[in-house]
Amino acid sequence: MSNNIFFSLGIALVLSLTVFSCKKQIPPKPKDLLKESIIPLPSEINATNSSFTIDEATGLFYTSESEQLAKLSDYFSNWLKNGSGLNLKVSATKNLPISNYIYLALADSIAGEEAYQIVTDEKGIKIIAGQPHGIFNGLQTLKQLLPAHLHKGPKENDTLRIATGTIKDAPEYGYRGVMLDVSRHFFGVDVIKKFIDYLALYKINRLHLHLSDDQGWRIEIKSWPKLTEIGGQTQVGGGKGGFYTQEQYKEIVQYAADRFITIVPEIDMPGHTNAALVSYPELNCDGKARKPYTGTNVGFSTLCTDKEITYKFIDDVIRELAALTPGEYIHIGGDESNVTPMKDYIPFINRTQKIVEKHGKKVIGWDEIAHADLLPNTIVQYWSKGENAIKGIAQGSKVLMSPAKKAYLDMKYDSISRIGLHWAAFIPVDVGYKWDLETYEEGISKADIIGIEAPLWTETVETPEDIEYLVFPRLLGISEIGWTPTAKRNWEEYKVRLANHDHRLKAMDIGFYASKTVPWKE
Ligand code: TNX
Repeated sequence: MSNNIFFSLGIALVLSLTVFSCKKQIPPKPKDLLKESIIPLPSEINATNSSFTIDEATGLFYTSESEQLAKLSDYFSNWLKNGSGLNLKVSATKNLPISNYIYLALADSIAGEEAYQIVTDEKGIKIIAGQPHGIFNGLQTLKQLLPAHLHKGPKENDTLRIATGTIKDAPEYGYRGVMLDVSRHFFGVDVIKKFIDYLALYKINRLHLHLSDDQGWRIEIKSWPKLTEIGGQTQVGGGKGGFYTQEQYKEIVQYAADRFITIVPEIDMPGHTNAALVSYPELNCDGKARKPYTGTNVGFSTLCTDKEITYKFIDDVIRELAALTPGEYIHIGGDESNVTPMKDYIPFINRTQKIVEKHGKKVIGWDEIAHADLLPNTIVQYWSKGENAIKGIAQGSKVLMSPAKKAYLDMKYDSISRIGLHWAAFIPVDVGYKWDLETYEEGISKADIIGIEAPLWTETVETPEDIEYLVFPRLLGISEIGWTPTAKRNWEEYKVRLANHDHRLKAMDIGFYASKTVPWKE
């Protein structure tokens, strides 16, 4: 009897040891690069159905001649360390290491500022691009190939396996932007920085800041200090408002530039100017200061277009703003100037364009500016009227696509959305995805378009949570419309990829709207 027990125990022990050791030897399930959920969808993916594992012995290498790659290596290794606890050794090298590497290299053979390739085999990951911006884009894709929790922090017994294969990628359109209205409600530097990090992961490369409107002036102008002392102190609903000092603004510009995002500053003129008209009575035709405005009407204010002081004001503001702006564009608004007669509006826009050019920048304006005589480099931002955009094209301008019916992030998803407006449309997540830039408006073709921008007007947006609710997940669709060729986009396929970003968005603490049009996992 007891012999039997020992015998059985012995067998069990041998069996379990065998099972245990076999288990150890079973290779991990192959990974399929084609099953990964990358947004925006890359141009080309080839899978080789194996995997590479990043571990504590993996080295992060960059080609020795590039300072910028050294910076990008630190950026990525910090992100990886915060997310996984792995502290990869970063070093410069002339040659591709033998094994266990992440290798960043610049190669002239890859054309285009933003193009990149990722080549992964069992020895390591190579990210190659013609320019640092491309490497940055490749790193954003690599983040999306790693587990979502890395956006939050380390997990026990984690393995960081990357599917092998090749990704070749480049954007369809060069301008992929978001606009944030910081005038109707003000958002401080920290909120903007966090927002910039979210945008970067989805390869957005422009952040347009709507810095002035009737309800508030948000950028310090040293030659006209009352703009912020008075005009910066209000916002929609009567809250205290706020503004960026020039030092803070530079900090935002630099933070964005480090993530290959260009800030496009807007001073809206000649309408949407009540905050300036409150601060300086002389900008009004009657010389009398206006009262602060904290409601949400539009179209009631105008700078006095036939006073010289108005152009002195614009020249000073644009001069100071241009000095803070490394990007090529300054946005002059020009929308809804309902109380500026057309005979005054046209010469005003003509003259203001010249002031912007004098300070070394190119102009962007809302589509109404096409009524004026556009300078060759002026960009028309289509938000409301196709006929205006087409008028701009006829003058030789290019168009930035932001049609309110599709691209406005302040539009409610549906009638029960907790915030948002609906004057243009309800924009559910699928509707926000199912349109193309080059087919949206007859008369506007691909060659006319520089890209896409999705504006978030903030009349109903008071907190960072409100921003997240309206921007996510629709922004991911905007990003893909600008990046991925129309022929490769399909809602039925996209919605599954989007659903797989649910953990990633949550790990980043983004309070996105869980639209029922998307088959979320939970
Ligand atoms: C129209 S869009 C505006 C903004 C409002 C927005 C609200 C545009 C160029 N002008 O002033 O905030 O509607 O959706």
